[in-house]
Amino acid sequence: MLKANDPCWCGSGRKFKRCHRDSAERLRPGHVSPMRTVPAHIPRPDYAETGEPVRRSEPRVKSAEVIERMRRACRAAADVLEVGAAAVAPGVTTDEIDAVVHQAYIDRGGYPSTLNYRGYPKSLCTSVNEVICHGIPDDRPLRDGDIVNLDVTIYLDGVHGDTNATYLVGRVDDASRRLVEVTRECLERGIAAVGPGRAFSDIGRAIETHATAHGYQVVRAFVGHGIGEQFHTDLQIPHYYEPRLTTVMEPGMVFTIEPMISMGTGLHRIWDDDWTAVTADGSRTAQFEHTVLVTDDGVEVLTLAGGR
Ligand code: EYL
Ligand code: CO
Ligand code: CO
Repeated sequence: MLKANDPCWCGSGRKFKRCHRDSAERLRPGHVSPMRTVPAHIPRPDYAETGEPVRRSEPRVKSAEVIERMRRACRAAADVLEVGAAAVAPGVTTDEIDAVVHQAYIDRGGYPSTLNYRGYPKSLCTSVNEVICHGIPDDRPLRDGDIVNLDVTIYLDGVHGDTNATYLVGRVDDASRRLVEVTRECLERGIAAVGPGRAFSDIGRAIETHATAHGYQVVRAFVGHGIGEQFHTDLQIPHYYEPRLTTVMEPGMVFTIEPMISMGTGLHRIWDDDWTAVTADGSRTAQFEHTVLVTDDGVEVLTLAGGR
């Protein structure tokens, strides 16, 4: 854990507590290229034209047939994420990664779920350093020492699969590497808390306990979500302990766990683009996400890559 008086991870030589008040170090909005198009033969979610999802009632417990389609969509999402990960390198812009990933969805017959979702302009989210989530791919080249999260969601066979991971760009300082490692462990602990009959609050409790033990904070504003024929259903899964959340997990439920963990504050700000969420103090954050299914005896992680 990085303490207030330790030297900052950014190499400036300033103390951590001062450095993150220095706006010169912070990421700034770049240029966003025009929306990419999806071939007409690819089936689209309802919001693809209008930008506004239609709220439908959707059972929390999925049928066997829907679960089978979700297995395919989620495996495809994991495969697409691997394609994006292979493109991460110093000097590569996040828009170049968007182009590669956009084609990877299409190659699998899928639609990029974020594209025009509530007007979002790109096919994945790329969240660099202090960007918590929903970073928009732009013309900024990744720099040696950055950390970047790629968040991929595919709409395939009428259902969505949602997964993300944080990657190291070149040589990354020890404090940031540790943040990324502990955040991955937070997701693993959250998944280990999933099972029939357990309370949804067990997930956030497991995550928050691990994060705070390492001196980190859980970002409060963004939560895991139910998923299926809709990208987001009404089910919300906080990544911190919420004792009032007494809802119990049942076999057949499908949802995401996607903890965002900050080296500094767990509070956020939104840029004027209305999407990009950054930590209020400029400290780095990491995130990992899986879509999971509650089974009769535990949990199945759906967003695992197919191999090869
Ligand atoms: C929509 C709603 C403020 C989410 C994801 C929620 C965003 C900002 C209000 C991706 C894109 C979640 O689940 C997601 N990633 O794993 N937009 C999202 N919103 C939203
Ligand atoms: Co996601
Ligand atoms: Co999600």
